[in-house]
Amino acid sequence: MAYDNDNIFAKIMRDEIPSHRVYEDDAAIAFMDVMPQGMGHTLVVPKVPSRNLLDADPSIFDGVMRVVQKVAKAAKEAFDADGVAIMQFNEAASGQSVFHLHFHVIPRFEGIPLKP
Ligand code: DGP
Repeated sequence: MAYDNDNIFAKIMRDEIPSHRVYEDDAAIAFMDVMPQGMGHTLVVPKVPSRNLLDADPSIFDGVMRVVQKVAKAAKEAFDADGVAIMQFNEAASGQSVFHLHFHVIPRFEGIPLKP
């Protein structure tokens, strides 16, 4: 399916919608999720427009996963978490609601489930 230039994350990257950014480099930006499933829930969004992982050019993966790792380490330390979950959805049937590729970085704590 086609990429929509007016999706929410494209607007955030163009600064048309405010966000709480925690990291940015040439490959991706990272900002806090407005509907967090847990404390410190952060989104990593590659700058190259792709609808999702199925649609993405593999040449972006190295740079983007470096940012995912960087943000995961920082979030684990900042929130003193026991672990970190990385989640990623492709198409509505899998749970994707914003159609610009993104990775959820969610600090996890022993005995505390994610919010539904
Ligand atoms: P997904 O279901 O994987 O497409 O997740 C989309 C996530 O994006 C969801 O956790 C909520 C978050 N989100 C939706 N709109 C906004 C927004 O305007 N700002 C921010 N920071 N996050 C948003």
